[in-house]
Amino acid sequence: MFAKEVLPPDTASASTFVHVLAENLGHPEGGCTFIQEDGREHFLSWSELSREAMRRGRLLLRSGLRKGQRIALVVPEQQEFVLTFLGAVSVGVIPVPLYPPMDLGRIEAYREDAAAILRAAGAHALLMPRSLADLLAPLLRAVEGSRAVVLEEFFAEPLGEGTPQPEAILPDDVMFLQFTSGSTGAPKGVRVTHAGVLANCAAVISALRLERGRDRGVSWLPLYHDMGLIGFVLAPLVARCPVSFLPTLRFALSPRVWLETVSRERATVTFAPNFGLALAVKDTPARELRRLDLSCLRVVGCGAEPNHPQTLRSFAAHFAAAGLRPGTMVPCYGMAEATLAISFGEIGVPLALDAVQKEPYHASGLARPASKAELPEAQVEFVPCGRSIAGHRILIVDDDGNPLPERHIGEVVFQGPSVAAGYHGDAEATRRSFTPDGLRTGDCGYLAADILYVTSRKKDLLIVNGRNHDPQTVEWAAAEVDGLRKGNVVAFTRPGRATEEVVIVAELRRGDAATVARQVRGHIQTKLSLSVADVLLLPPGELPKTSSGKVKRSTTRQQYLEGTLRGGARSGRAAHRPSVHPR
Ligand code: 1ZZ
Repeated sequence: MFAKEVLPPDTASASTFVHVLAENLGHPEGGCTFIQEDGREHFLSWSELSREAMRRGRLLLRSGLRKGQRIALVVPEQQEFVLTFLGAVSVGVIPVPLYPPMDLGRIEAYREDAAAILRAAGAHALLMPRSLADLLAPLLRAVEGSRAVVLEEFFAEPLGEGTPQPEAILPDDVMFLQFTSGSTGAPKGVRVTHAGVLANCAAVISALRLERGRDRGVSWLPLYHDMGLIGFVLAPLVARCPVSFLPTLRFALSPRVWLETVSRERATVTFAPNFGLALAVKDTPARELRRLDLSCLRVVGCGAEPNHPQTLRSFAAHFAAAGLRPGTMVPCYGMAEATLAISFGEIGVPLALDAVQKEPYHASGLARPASKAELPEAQVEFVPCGRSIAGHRILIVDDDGNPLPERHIGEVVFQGPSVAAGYHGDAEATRRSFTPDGLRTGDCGYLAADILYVTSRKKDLLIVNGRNHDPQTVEWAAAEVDGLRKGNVVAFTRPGRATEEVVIVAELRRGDAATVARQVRGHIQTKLSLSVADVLLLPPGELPKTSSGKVKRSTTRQQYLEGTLRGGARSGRAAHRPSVHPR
């Protein structure tokens, strides 16, 4: 089998993650370092980590939970998260990672979102630290049959006699549910299997050429998201490559701590979405660069949201002064439905952006290479997302699912053993995305010399600072402002330097346009903690709609970027570079 060829020999025989944990039990010589909020470090060897995870798994069984039942985890502290997540996995109980509440001002909205996920998952329990128990307990009232479990009390118990034996776990069993926002407002739980995780971990290890004894990771990525969880917890456990975990909050408060940690720990591999790269540049003034030595890095992976050419260039140029070597920036592309990674750029090769002619790109979906003579305004540049991971295949298809030739833009389809087993409890959505011909990603792009370029999204999804938001939630929140009406509001994103920026276009029914636009920005900030870059209010009847009266998001966006919407008042900045990286 493909996975066995590239996995380290002792984990290569694993057919489920339970085998990986069992194998790690015998390895006290390396492990993971969990950096605390106050900077102190706590080291857990591979064997300590696996032993404690298995103990926790048995305690879950003793409490009456059984293989196949789901437990939601709201656990901000990384070490606790990892041990509890792996504990559930070790006995076949299915963990469902949830993002923790970040803003007390919108705890009600958080409870609603979390309750929707718990209901969709059919969660039997919600596990959380004592510090969140009072805050989260009320959301369980909205979820029938789910109980609260406080980590500190539950896992403090000794195992004792009479703990039931775990049932056998098979490669096609679901290992965990990864929730993503759908475009309809309904959360969707991706069924990630043991076999899918092992196939994807093997592919990540092979693409990044991870070597035991040489490589070391540093990550601040949240563990409730696939890139942090699979990329920096599960793949390193398979490869037994040490990782230092930096709390996400520490990065958020002071982004420069990320590369300081890389430099101190002599890390070789680290990853961030585009916005993380931009924040690191902004937060590390030139005079601080002398304190860093980034010559240890082999891979700075960047993915999970569109990579902006200028952000990658400025990161590479800025940190070159701290020893960052050329060819370390490795763009990558993936999604939860593919378990994690779909493609990676090549390590050690400086990035070659693809400049294509703007006119055929817009008019007929063709990515024709631009000639040197072409003016910059007549070109569009795309960042390569690299080649398909080994043992898998990427196709580009038209609207009817027919494969398209090179440099034709269509939907990205992904085939191979990493594709997940559908959405939990949603047969209709599963049928649409997980087709016999492969995974329909909902992303658009083209292939050139087997390299994938992701150009835009077919699915309506807003990705801001690495987090996915469904447009409907934002539109409904906007429509709560007096003067706008539900059904006449459109939310989408436009390219920005650091991350995509949210734009709202709506019809104004009554009131002063400038005031209403300001209120919309304020309301969305308060309600969803999301900053809106531009609100454009149109006279009634001007918003592009289908014949049945539904708003046309992509047409509205296209016209907005081209500047052809018959605009009224706005609050915010107009699009600054509408011609570059159109999405
Ligand atoms: P999610 C050792 N998108 O974001 C570490 N990448 O999943 C290995 N759009 O389901 C780590 N350009 O939340 C390997 N480059 O969102 C990491 O996000 C490999 O629209 C990358 O459909 C994993 C990313 C996982 C992730 C998926 C959606 C996609 C797409 C967008 C992700 C992108 C990108 C443009 C990229």
